[in-house]
Amino acid sequence: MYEPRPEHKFTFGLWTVGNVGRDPFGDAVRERLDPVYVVHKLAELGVYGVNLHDEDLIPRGTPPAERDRIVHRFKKALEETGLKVPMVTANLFSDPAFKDGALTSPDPWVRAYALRKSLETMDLGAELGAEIYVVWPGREGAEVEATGKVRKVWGWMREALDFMAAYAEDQGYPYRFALEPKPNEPRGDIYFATVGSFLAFIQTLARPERFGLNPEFAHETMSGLNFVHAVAQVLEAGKLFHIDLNDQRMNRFDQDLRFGSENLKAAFFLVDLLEHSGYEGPRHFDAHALRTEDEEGVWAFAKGCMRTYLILKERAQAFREDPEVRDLLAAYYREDPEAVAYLGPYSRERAEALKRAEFPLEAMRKRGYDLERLDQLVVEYLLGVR
Ligand code: GCO
Ligand code: MN
Ligand code: MN
Ligand code: MN
Repeated sequence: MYEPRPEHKFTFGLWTVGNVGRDPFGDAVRERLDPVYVVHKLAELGVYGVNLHDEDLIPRGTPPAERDRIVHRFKKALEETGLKVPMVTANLFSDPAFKDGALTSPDPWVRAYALRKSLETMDLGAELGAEIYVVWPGREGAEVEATGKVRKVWGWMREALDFMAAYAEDQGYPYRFALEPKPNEPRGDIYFATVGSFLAFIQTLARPERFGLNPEFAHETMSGLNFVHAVAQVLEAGKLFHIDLNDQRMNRFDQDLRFGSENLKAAFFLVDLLEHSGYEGPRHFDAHALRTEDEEGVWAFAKGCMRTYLILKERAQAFREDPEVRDLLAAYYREDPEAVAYLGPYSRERAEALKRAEFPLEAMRKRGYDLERLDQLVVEYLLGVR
């Protein structure tokens, strides 16, 4: 029980389990792991796939012949293990050239360089069989407002994303683009700050059907928003193309904690939502082991993410099947046909009937919704006493 298997669709990034534990104050605490070794380790753990930035696999400045050799060796590891590469993404944040933005840099050389890097990453991903392309605009932000760049970035970003989608079409690549919002870090303020921001922006693109979201637990939590609500809205819009799972305390630096390690209740309702949503894409853990850990700690971290997800899945299922929960929910959604008749699509008759309606105001105001009992049951499922 709680054993991860490929059909659970768990994925990790090369940059997550391969994270060397650098932070703004401290040097690396772990060695870089060979991507081929990571593939074999992840396969042993029952993982479905491994995702990557271009530079996680091919260090910047690698000559073409060496690049091909690296890709060949990596593909061989994928074949040997059956691991997939569902998603790729361009690193548009590490190169010092991107210090004032990549696709929204004020310097057209930088914008063109970022665009070229994106196309090359799409080529690489196509070689590896990836069908999801993530765009994380980590450097597309500002600390200084005086430039007025805020008036231009939307146009630059639209042009770049339209270009990328047209390139995918032209090359016959199957990519669906998953846009990943974040409020800040590494920039003081990132322009595409929240799920709602990207959802609205997609509708202004030339091929909106190619674009969706890659929401991240930590990012909405940093914004003080409710991640479960954000994901529900993305699902309702048919735009959940990918998801980054991790954990985070509000009002802190980007922590990338092990899934479920901090906000257990939100993780419970997230798993409950995802597992009943029809979402069949990867469950990607965009997190990393604490800086205190050696390599053994890294694999314990990876196992922990998946095990917690599977435990929460079982707990949520049991909660939904509990007769007491069912009774409480049936009462919560009890529908009086007399009231329901007043609702629905507009008609003149309905509007007139609504104006004549007599409301049971006393009862409406006195009703108790029994949510204390319902929520206590959640807590008891989480504590494992039910
Ligand atoms: C972060 C982001 C990144 C992106 C990754 C894929 O906070 O650093 O979440 O990890 O998800 O670059 O685009
Ligand atoms: Mn993140
Ligand atoms: Mn991060
Ligand atoms: Mn992420």
